Amino acid sequence: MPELAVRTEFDYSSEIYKDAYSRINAIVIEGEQEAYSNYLQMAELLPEDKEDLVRLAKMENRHKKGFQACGNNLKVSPDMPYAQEFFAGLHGNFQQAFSEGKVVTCLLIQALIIEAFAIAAYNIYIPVADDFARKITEGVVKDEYTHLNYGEEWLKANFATAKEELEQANKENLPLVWKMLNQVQGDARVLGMEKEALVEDFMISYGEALSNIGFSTREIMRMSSYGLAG
Ligand code: Y39
Ligand code: FE
Ligand code: FE
Ligand code: FE
Repeated sequence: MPELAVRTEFDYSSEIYKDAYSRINAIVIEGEQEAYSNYLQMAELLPEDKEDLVRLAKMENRHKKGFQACGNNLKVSPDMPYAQEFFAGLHGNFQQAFSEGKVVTCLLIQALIIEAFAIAAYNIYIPVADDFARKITEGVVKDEYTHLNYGEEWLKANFATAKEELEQANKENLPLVWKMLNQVQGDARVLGMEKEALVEDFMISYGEALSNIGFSTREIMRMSSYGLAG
């Protein structure tokens, strides 16, 4: 576990804080926007779960509005082109999988990887956030556990047929997450979020999800460190 947070004071109105926030806030807004559209697309692939998936999509849209309010509150304008570029790899892979009807890959990318990334980022952000953003983020992170749980339950119920595709999709997508974490670590640190804490929290959520789905400890170790070194 990370050491108990020594609550550092942040000057939320300093230029250095606002500059870093313009990128991290954009990443979160773009992520929520893409999550919204990813759940709507998954609803097309899984008509039997359509109602549930549309409900999850709507939650993502609310998250997006919440985080836009956080940026406004700090008088920061989010750098959306930067954020679109940040998500381009995962976005492209999701769209490719969707076009091929590969629902297992879509679920792995959005409902496991991106949700575990969101849970890590929001958990680590909450103790260092301004009061306004903290309240918003506390509400959001509860929803993200619901989303992760949806992916877990579906993949657990279909584990036998999904296993191979999950391993392949993990191989293709987890390295992108480590790259994204490296790319964002400087800005994250300005906000008081350490990369080591983000990696740790991600590993916990993702590893627990893989375990609940049916992977063995050995498989989880192999899968969750894939691409971590390079
Ligand atoms: O399911 C969701 O709501 C996920 C879209 C949101 C992704 C958030 C991604 C956060 C990464 C931020 C990295 C900051 C350190
Ligand atoms: Fe969300
Ligand atoms: Fe989400
Ligand atoms: Fe989510």
